[in-house]
Amino acid sequence: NYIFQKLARMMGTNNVDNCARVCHSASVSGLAACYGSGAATNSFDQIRDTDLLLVIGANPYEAHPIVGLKIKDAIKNGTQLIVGDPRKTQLAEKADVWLNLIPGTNIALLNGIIHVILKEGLEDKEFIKKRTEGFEALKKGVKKYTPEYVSGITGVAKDRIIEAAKMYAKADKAMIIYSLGMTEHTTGTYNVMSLGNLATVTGHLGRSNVGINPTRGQNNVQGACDMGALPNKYVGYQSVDDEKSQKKFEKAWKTKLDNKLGLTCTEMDVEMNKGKLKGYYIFGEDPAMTNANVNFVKAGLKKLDFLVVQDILPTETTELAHVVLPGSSHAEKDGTFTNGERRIQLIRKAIEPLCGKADWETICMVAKALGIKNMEYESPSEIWDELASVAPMFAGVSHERCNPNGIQWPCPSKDHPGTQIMYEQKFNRPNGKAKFNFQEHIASAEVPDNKYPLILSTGRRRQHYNNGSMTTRSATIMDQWPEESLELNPFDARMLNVKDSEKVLASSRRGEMEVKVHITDRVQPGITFLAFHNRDAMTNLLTNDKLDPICKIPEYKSCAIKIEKLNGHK
Ligand SMILES: Nc1nc2c(c(=O)[nH]1)N[C@H]1C(S)=C(S)[C@@H](COP(=O)(O)OP(=O)(O)OC[C@H]3O[C@@H](n4cnc5c(=O)[nH]c(N)nc54)[C@H](O)[C@@H]3O)O[C@H]1N2
Ligand SMILES: Nc1nc2c(c(=O)[nH]1)N[C@H]1C(S)=C(S)[C@@H](COP(=O)(O)OP(=O)(O)OC[C@H]3O[C@@H](n4cnc5c(=O)[nH]c(N)nc54)[C@H](O)[C@@H]3O)O[C@H]1N2
Ligand SMILES: [Mo]
Repeated sequence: NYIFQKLARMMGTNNVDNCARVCHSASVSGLAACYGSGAATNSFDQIRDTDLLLVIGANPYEAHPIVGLKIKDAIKNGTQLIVGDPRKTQLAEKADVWLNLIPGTNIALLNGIIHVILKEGLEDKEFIKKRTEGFEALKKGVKKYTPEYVSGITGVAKDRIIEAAKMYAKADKAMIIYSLGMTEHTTGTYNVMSLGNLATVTGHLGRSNVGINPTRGQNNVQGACDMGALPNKYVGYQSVDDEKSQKKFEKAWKTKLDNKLGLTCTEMDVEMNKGKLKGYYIFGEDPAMTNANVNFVKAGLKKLDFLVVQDILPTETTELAHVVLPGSSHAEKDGTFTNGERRIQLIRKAIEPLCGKADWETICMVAKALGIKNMEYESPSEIWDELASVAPMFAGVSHERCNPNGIQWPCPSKDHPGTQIMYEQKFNRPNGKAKFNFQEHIASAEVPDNKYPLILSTGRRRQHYNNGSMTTRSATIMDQWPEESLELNPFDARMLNVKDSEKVLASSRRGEMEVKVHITDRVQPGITFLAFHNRDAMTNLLTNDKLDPICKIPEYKSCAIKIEKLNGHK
């Protein structure tokens, strides 16, 4: 990731991004606005001993099973559980309070919870006074978000809102775990800010067993951001439009650098379609399958003068490539993965790269062929040492020190033990204080109407992984989850006169697909759910590519669809 973004910058462009854009970019922007840094505040091991867990917009039993096991232990220990999710996940079934909100109504729900906390006088007055700013605006803002008003917007019964508010505020140690149900909305950044308001107003920060913790996506998506595979940041979150950083990297890399912010990958989809973006080097991503509104994405990819894709397996995107470079999998290379609790862990290859080269060697060969100097390395450890020398938060980290347990950044010097808990003394904002960022409720970009009366939400299955390139090639996994089907509530099924396993036509304003129906009360009336792992059910034909204006994440978690019977009964 470090040398891939370096390659882009040495070519003179900041148009480089990673899959966090479509995943937790709203966490980076939202948490940074609250606390000055965009990462998880605490460690996963602290889950077991917390008094209360608020899991909102996350399905850890399926998507983060190791975190899920710690949650299971906590529940056994007597930890109280609040789950905020439109879907009755396995975890929601275990909850003391299930906040069964309509997708896209997170801000209203969180404002409602804060309203109750303030009304009951359960806020942490001392913490607010000493360590925060902007409280008055929050107090004024949440005034109108009474439980009755919020219940009307979210569909959650007002008693549940009141109970959840009291439980969370009264717990001594309360920890928030959240994920894409918060971020993958046009209001993603505001959702995360609103969740930040809740943690801050109750002072559940800067200690053990508290905090606000996004469960990050891929094993190393935290690392991809940390390494500066972002259009606005160099390694270690140093801004490309900051003159001091620019000078520093110009000196380190012996080149001239552009200080103009680059395009996000979701903006690249638009620029390709306009014919303005002409060349694209895609490394381990499958946007023709995983970006929102893939009809649009594919049209853009087809307009490119040159598309090169480096992957370990054939995908929807490699099908459109002019050149496919062979990738090397996690088992075939050395390096580091950084997980959602900021822990940098060493990985070592089990076998030599089947294609003869590790991913980093291939990238360096491309750089050399382009005539770029200073991109020759002997080993991943040498690459690490270069980036640690230019990023203060990694200055004390080396491959050696990551063995065997990893180190949690920030780790500014060789004798620093790494950071388990963020913000114990002060926040990372210029004045050291946390900031309240009140936001009003804003509806999803597309809400149901007469033509498209159902909400579609999308997400994951335990058995499969993202684009399915790896998991759909495993006979054992395919045996367990052979095909995707659309979850539909029994009430809607009756209205539409469809039976379980019947194939229907599902369509949105952007595309259509034939898919089997799975009738289940895991989804509530009016809301449907699809995962996006199987190529024979291309969920992202339907999803909405409308973006959050701040972090540019698309609204995968809520769009409007209709369902029609096939067999001539359209
Ligand atoms: N098995 C498996 N594990 C994975 C992955 C995989 O593909 N398969 N992918 C990895 C990646 S890249 C990521 S980013 C993570 C994602 O991990 P998660 O974010 O935990 O997984 P999702 O299923 O996308 O969505 C989480 C939940 O959000 C809920 N939700 C939808 N809309 C809303 C809303 O408006 N509000 C609230 N509060 N909740 C809502 C959904 O019902 C769902 O239960 O998983 C990682 N782990
Ligand atoms: N509808 C809907 N769509 C979504 C989401 C959703 O919730 N709903 N979630 C979004 C999220 S959070 C994410 S992160 C994206 C993920 O979307 P992608 O990043 O596009 O999908 P992945 O399957 O994670 O990985 C992409 C490719 O990397 C390849 N690969 C794996 N390991 C290696 C390696 O070591 N080297 C190389 N060179 N290639 C490798 C795989 O074969 C795969 O083809 O999907 C997004 N799309
Ligand atoms: Mo993700």
